[in-house]
Amino acid sequence: MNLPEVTQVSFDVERIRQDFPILREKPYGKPLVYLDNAATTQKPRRVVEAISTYYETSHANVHRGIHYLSQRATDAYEHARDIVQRFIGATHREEIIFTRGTTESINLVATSWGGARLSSEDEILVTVFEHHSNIVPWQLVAERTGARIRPAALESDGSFSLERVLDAITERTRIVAIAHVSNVLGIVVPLEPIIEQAHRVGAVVLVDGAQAIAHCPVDVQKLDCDFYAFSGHKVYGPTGIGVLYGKRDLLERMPPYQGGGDMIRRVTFERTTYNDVPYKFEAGTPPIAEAIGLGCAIEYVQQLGIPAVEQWEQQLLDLCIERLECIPGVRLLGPHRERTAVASFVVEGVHPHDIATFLDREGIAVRAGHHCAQPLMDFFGIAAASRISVAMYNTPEEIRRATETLDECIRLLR
Ligand code: C6P
Repeated sequence: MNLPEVTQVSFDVERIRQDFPILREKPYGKPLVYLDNAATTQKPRRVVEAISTYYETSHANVHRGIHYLSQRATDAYEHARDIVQRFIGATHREEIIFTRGTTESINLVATSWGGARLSSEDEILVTVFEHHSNIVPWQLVAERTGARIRPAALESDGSFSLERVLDAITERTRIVAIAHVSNVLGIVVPLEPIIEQAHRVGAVVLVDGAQAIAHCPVDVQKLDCDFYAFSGHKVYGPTGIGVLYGKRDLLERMPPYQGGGDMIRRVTFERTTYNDVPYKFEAGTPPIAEAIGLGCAIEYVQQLGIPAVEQWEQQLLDLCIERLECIPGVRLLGPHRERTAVASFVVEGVHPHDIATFLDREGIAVRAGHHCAQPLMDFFGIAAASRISVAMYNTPEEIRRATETLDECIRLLR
């Protein structure tokens, strides 16, 4: 079988790869090919160093002490907020709330905004391709408030239908909670018309940016979304840190999500008053080192430039899809073109876990399973799929190795 060949494209990927020590690992004695980047990305050395330097030179609790180290830690933590603000184009630094990740960011909005605003008359609009993190928090608040969750469908071939989403936005819609990029299909959702339509009926929009943040430019002012959530670990930063962007006036009107230190102004047994945003939503000691690591990761990405990264990854993905299309038995999920960073597929007669295990023995990391998107698996009538997901440090040669090994695996197992 003739698989399309690797073509040379210009991006100094070899230099970038030098920044990621883990890429030199050799699982089972084979060179690592890490193609599970949608699950989590690897970390450049400077992020790891920023975290250890912080612990070695500046660690103390933030916002609490007047001593030297506390001031230093606070400055570094707040500087990370400024970096995030600039990265996503937020108007005010107070609009950036540090959370544990996308999941916590969405839970915060569902609990705080949803708990206060939703009633049995209201609808929460999602899509069938949402990650469980953008479904279950809404189910929890729907149970408490009586609101109804309405999932917008895809076209029968798995391609995105703007019309179906726009049609599903009605006078009853209070919130549209939608992924910017699907973690299974790689669909890039055209957010602007959806946000415009939602605002027309008085609804707000939460964008789950978990799979977009490392791959396409994000400008929350231009989008005019009300909330934008993402995780640090998917954009070359540490685990345990995420971001919730929210428009300031909305955040100011929302009740706190969790109670504890730092989120209060004055506590008495009779009545407690709360701190200003963003601190109202950052109860307890925050993930200080992680925020610093995230700031460093974002600066790293900014130096390379998201448009250059996007272009490189697009070439890798196009090559990957072209080669998958040539392997007998492979069925790609969703559209073959106009997608970003991920390619999910099924192979008739071969279980995705067997594929992932076969590839793993060759040092190639891909993900197999339901990808935390069981309603989407139901839509396709499957239980699981295999997924290749790329990042800026991947190479055409790695795509070649992965697809050739897949071809061999299918020929052996089918
Ligand atoms: N998707 C994947 O392999 P957390 O776990 O909070 O960092 O991110 C959750 C999340 C939310 N939305 C989308 C679209 C996502 O893709 C994810 C994480 C990983 O696809 C792990 S299941």
